[in-house]
Amino acid sequence: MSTSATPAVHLVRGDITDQSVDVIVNAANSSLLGGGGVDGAIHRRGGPEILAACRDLRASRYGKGLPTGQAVATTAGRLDARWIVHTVGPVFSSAQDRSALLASCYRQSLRLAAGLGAKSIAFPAISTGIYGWPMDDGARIAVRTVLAERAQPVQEVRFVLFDAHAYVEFEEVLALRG
Ligand code: AR6
Repeated sequence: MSTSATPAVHLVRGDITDQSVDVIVNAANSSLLGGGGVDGAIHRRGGPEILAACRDLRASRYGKGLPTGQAVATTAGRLDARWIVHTVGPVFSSAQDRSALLASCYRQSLRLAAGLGAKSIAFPAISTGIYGWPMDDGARIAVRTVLAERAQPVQEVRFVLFDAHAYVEFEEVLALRG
C-alpha cells in the first residue's frame, strides 16, 4: 500500500555507474574491499577514494567485515552521486531461507540514505548476480521492501537493471503491485 511518504519507484535499464542520484547502492561483500559485478564497476568508475574510505571503515568500525544485511555509506568519488551505500547481500541458498537478509539490505540502505538527507537512490538487483539469487524472487523482495518503507526525504527509488531479463522481472512485480 503506498502512502504519500513512500517514494516513487522507477525502473531503468542500464549501468548503475551512469546514474545521477544522491545515493548509489553497491552490492558489496563483507570485506568492503571490492569485487566483480556492480562492486567492480563502482570502484573502477568511482576511483580510489571509495576504496580508501572502505579501508578506513574496516580499520575503524568493521574489523571483521560488514555483516550481511547491513549497510554503510562512503564518498561516491568520481561518480555523479553524493554517497555510495555499500550493502552485503546474502548468497542464495536453496537449503535455507535468507530472504529476510536480502530485504534487510534494501531497508537498511534506504534508512541510511534517508538519514543522510538523500532525495534519490539507485539500487542494483542485490544478490542476483554472483550471489545467485533467482531474479523473480529478488525482484519481489526488492520492490516489496522498498514500498513498505516510509523513507522521507527520499522521493525517488530507481532500480537500475543491467539486462532485459532483470528489467522484465521487476516490471512484472511492479505492475502486480499497481
Ligand atoms: N549496473 C547495474 N547492474 C549491474 C551492473 C552494473 N554496472 N553490473 C552487474 N549488474 P552482482 P551480487 C547486475 O554480481 O549478486 C561482487 O564480487 C547483475 O547482472 O554485482 O550481490 C561483490 O564484491 C546482477 O543482476 O552482485 C560480491 O562479492 C546484479 O547487478 C558479490 O559480487 C547483482 O550482481 C555480490 O554479488
